[in-house]
Amino acid sequence: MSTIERVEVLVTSPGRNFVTLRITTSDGVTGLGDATLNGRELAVVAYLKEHIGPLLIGRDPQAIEDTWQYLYRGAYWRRGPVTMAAISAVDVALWDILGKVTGQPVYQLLGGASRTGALAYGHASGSDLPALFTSIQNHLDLGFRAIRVQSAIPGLDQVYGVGTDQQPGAKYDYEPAKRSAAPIEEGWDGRAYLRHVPTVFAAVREEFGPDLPLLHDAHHRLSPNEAAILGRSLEPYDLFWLEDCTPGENQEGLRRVRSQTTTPLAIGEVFNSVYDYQTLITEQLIDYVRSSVTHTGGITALRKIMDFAAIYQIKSGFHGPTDISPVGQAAALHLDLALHNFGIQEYMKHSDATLEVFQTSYTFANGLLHPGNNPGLGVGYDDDLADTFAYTPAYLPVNRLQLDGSLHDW
Ligand code: KDG
Ligand code: MG
Repeated sequence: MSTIERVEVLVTSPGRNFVTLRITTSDGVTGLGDATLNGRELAVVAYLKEHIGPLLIGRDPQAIEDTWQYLYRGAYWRRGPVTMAAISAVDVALWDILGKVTGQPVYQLLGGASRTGALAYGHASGSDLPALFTSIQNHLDLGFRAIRVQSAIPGLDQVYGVGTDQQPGAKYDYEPAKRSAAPIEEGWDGRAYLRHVPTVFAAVREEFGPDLPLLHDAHHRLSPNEAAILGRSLEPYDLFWLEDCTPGENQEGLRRVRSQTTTPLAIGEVFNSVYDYQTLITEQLIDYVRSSVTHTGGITALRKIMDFAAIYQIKSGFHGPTDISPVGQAAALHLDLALHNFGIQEYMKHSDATLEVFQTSYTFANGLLHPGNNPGLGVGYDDDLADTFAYTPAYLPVNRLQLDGSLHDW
């Protein structure tokens, strides 16, 4: 029987930091898993190196479910982003190995394709309406058929989720984690935001018409009541979804939002377990599951969350910004293709340097992503090139300084 012979934790920084797990079997087959936890990367590195790697040696690489349960239950300390990012990386690497051993792309092992491609949404943003329109038009020109819209807020210097203004034809490039020794503290004003956002969507609908699916991310900054106000005020603009309108760890808070608005709700990019969704799914308080394969326990666990969600007609909308590495993105795409209750997939193209380190087989055409048909995940890793990009700490900012000088408590 083939066994797990080698476990390596690879850190690289081609424009941003990534942590990758590589598992090699006694037959010389390798599998990759994404272990990147934005801003807390080295905690997962230590967890994998010190606590998981040694446990994997000698195990059956095809016993994916059993290994998942062994690592989850065996830790005693269940859940949490560091533990679950580490388990996710192992799980995805083992699916990659299984695909290579059987000569199948992972989506075939998950039951085969339910669609020809995964509808993707891109990120558009602007410091004012003309800049936002340029960014939206650039995405349409690239073939996107659904677009997330974020805008600067008058009176606030910097707003999380809003990139530098794009020139016509230029790539959208936004990285919220800043290279620094500590997180930057940014300003926030809920009332200014609630006043401004509906005017932005009114203008975008006026310019681009009623058909284009539009999304918006509130980035967990509102109280349940503020979120209810926003959901209602956006109803005339027919959003595809409103994301992270309020911090999802207060699952009961979503009852207030849901009872007040019909705007579809998406939540879960910071979740790491099915238990984070228990109330949200059983009470049908959301429409889309936003988790990533990378942070929720891998393909094995996210598949189960989606089967649970399917009972309640809740669909997927997996997290896919650039801090999900090409390995994590490929894993999501295999699941997207196979899931019946797929909704949409976030897609922000990685930098050229990242795509030279990670060679991918996935494609984007006519607004749809496809994982490709290579055995396994279809992602390679160039060690020599990766080693030329040294890790530098980078942190996500914290939105907590209010315009009136007090601290935002959300
Ligand atoms: O690491 C944090 C980012 O992934 C997150 O801020 C991006 O909100 C985000 C999104 O929806 O992609
Ligand atoms: Mg988000």
